[in-house]
Amino acid sequence: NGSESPAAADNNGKANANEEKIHGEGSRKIALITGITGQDGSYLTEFLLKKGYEVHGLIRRSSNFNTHRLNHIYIDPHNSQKALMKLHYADLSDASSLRRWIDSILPDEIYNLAAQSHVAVSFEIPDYTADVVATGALRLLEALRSHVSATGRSHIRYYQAGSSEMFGSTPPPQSESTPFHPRSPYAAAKCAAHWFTVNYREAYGVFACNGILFNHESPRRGENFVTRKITRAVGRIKVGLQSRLFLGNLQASRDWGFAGDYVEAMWLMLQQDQPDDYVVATEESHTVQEFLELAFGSVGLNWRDHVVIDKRYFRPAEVDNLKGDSSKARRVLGWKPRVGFEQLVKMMVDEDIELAKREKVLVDAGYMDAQQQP
Ligand code: NDP
Ligand code: GDR
Repeated sequence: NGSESPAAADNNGKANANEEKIHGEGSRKIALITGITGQDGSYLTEFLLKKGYEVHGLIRRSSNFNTHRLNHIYIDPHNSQKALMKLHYADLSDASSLRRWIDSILPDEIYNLAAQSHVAVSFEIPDYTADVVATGALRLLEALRSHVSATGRSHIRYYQAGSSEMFGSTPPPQSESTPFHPRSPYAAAKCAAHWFTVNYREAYGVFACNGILFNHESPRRGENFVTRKITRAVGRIKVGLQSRLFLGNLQASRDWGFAGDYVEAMWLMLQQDQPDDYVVATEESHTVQEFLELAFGSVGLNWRDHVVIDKRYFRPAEVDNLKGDSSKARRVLGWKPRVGFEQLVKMMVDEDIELAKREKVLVDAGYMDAQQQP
């Protein structure tokens, strides 16, 4: 990508100005994705491009490039007319940027995936988390509502990235009718975003859907979520770059699916005749310890030789047991997960072994320090 971020930055370092022509021609559907640089944003972008969409993503300014999950998709618009993914600077804490980009991109579908998405971190930065996750969703809905009222473009469809964390301490199985009992600032903020979405649907007739997605993982998962933290450690321990792995509560149980499967459910929700809310889950739950056993065991290691329990990774309030009932999504959307738990763990371990081997080459050549675990 040369010396510039793949973000649609021009030579002056500014995001594409509104007056520039930012649309492709023809009848392509246009999607706008917040959180496009995250795990789900990258899979959803691939999915929508394959469906023939033009995809616009909002990215936030960072002192480091934050587009590594998109680099393989990115086509520099300076070199090609075929660039169907376009990136623009905005922030969920900046209402004016959201309205401006909706006005100029003229999307048919909006996917709100942006969030401070780490549950444990939300206890450290609760105010910021609520601002981005809850008020951010409200800002985006309000930008959409005022855009519709100014332009009459009432066909726009909106997806809100809701979370199984909203169920918190309510026992499984959790479905659309299960009461929320959030256990973190993140989860409480997601509940607010959920109800903002319902409210804009009821009050203004916005085609707005809440996806209540249970945990979904992949080789692109952020490295400080427990699954990826484990598979990164397995890779690095296997090649000799690390010996110990510090973790918190191993008894928590999660319904873990594959992110690539879950983005399809997001899209399906927006293709229905009526807007609605859906739980998306594998309907299987496993403890962190089971994940450990499988991940270490798959490369002939015993997790007990490496894992050290560290109190700092325990949360002030924990969510003990999540297991979804996704029968509505299966019945109405025709959705079902393709990748099972064991396949998911294997996919993540295999990719992280390869990554660790590449790191090892650099470390051995003196080009890289054997990093601390994330
Ligand atoms: P990630 O943490 O991987 O991605 C979050 C995205 O939000 C990143 O693109 C991040 O940008 C962006 N972002 C963060 N803060 C802001 C901000 N202030 N303004 C604009 N963008 C911002 O999350 P996932 O991809 O895993 O999840 C996607 C969504 O789904 C999130 O809302 C998450 O809470 C929710 N969710 C996720 C589940 C999961 O298991 N993965 C389950 C249920 C819900 P940057 O790259 O610069 O950090
Ligand atoms: P979660 O995911 O909180 O479910 O939120 P995470 O992987 O962070 O934690 C899962 C469980 O593992 C336990 N755990 C640890 N977690 C982390 N991160 N690091 C550790 O060292 C560790 N040790 C044990 C946790 O206590 C927890 O019980 C994810 C995010 O993607 C949210 O954005 C999303 O909404 C939910 O999934 C559904």
